[in-house]
Amino acid sequence: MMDRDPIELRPGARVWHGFIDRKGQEALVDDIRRVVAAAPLFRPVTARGRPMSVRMTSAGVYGWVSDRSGYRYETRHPEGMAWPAIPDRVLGIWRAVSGVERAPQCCLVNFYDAGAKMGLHQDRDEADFAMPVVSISLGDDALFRIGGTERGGATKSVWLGSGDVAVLSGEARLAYHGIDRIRPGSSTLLPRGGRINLTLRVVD
Ligand code: MD6
Ligand code: FE
Repeated sequence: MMDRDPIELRPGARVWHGFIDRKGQEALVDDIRRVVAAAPLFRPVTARGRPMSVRMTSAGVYGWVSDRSGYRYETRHPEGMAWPAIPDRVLGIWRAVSGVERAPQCCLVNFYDAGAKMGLHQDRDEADFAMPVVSISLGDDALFRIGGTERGGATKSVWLGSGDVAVLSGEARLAYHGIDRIRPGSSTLLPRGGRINLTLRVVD
């Protein structure tokens, strides 16, 4: 499954390029189609009322939502259903790279179309920052930018391709990071193009 050692972008921030082979990526897309069939993608609105450019849904005990009341974890989709279970194949990737015994409680599914991006942010809505965040990239390449734990510091960028896995842990767990842009048409994995990112977290 894994064909190389990870690249360390900064202490605690690791990327395994090519972690998941094409067959594995296709199987993950099928898993995500089932998640989206049970819990449809929605476009979150920021607390200030601005629609985000990514569409989202979640699997797991908790899903991440954002609306005019702010962002938070919820046990139900905005339409009222419980979130579907995190697919076993996704849990297997967590076990392979997370280095922790606990299972993830949230698998956030982000869908990026050609113009979508994600501003620099910290993942800090979870109770225990000793638990890493694991991210899986599928489909078009994305320019991932990571800085330090303060806003405005130096950043590094790396392209995340389909099948790449990234982990933020230790001193990078609260590092600012985001997606500047995707490279439309760079992958044939998704028939209509775009990018799926899965981020896995222990929440409580
Ligand atoms: C993305 N990723 O790749 C956005 N968060 O689309 C994240 O926000 C992220 O890649 C925490 C850890 C790794 C990540
Ligand atoms: Fe994040």
